[in-house]
Amino acid sequence: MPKPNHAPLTDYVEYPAPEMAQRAADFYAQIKRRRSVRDFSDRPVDRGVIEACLRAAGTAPNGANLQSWHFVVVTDPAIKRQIREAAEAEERAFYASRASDEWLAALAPLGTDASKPFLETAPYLIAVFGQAYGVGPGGEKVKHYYVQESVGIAVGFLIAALHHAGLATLTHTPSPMKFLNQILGRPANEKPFLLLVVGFPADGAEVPIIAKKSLSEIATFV
Ligand code: IYR
Repeated sequence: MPKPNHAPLTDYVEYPAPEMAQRAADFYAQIKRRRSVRDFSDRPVDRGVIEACLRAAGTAPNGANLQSWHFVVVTDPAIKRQIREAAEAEERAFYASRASDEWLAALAPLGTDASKPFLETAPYLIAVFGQAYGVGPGGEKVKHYYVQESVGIAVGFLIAALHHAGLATLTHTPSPMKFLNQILGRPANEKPFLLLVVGFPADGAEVPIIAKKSLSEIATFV
């Protein structure tokens, strides 16, 4: 007996075992090429690609299917400049005093500093907000569940979709990010989660030489 409001799972595809293994290996080979890029080209990117990737993000599993996220796509140079100025002000405070010595030591291999020119150079900034609660038709608060987890998964989908399309990304988290509400006019129930920088890498872009942990370090089979 089907449950109410249920329909058969028709979109699921099972692959023959060898094809499954190949697909898993292929996906790893593709996704491991993704790098956080901090040196962006100003080359434009087709808006349709960004829209398709956002649609992919919107399919993420999430708490009670309340889809407690909002993505603000910034292309306006004047808004990008405001975001850069506000972010760099926070970053200057972070690097000068807010960050502990331990934190600065952990960041040293990445070569980051308070200067964030990519916030103006890259064609797209996607400000991701988590909705701490929803707002009903009468203005009443609607409880949301697992907002951080849900938004994190959606951002993972988004980053993978953008990479799959051939775009470079940077997850940027100036802290605190409250200025994004003010600059982008977002309501009080929305908390900034992350600023995703999207575009093509600059010619000659470089990335830090870093290593990923091995499977046995990150996973345990029991
Ligand atoms: N938000 C700062 C510092 C920073 C923090 C972490 I954790 C990183 O992985 C990278 C940078 C910045 O963007 O420079």
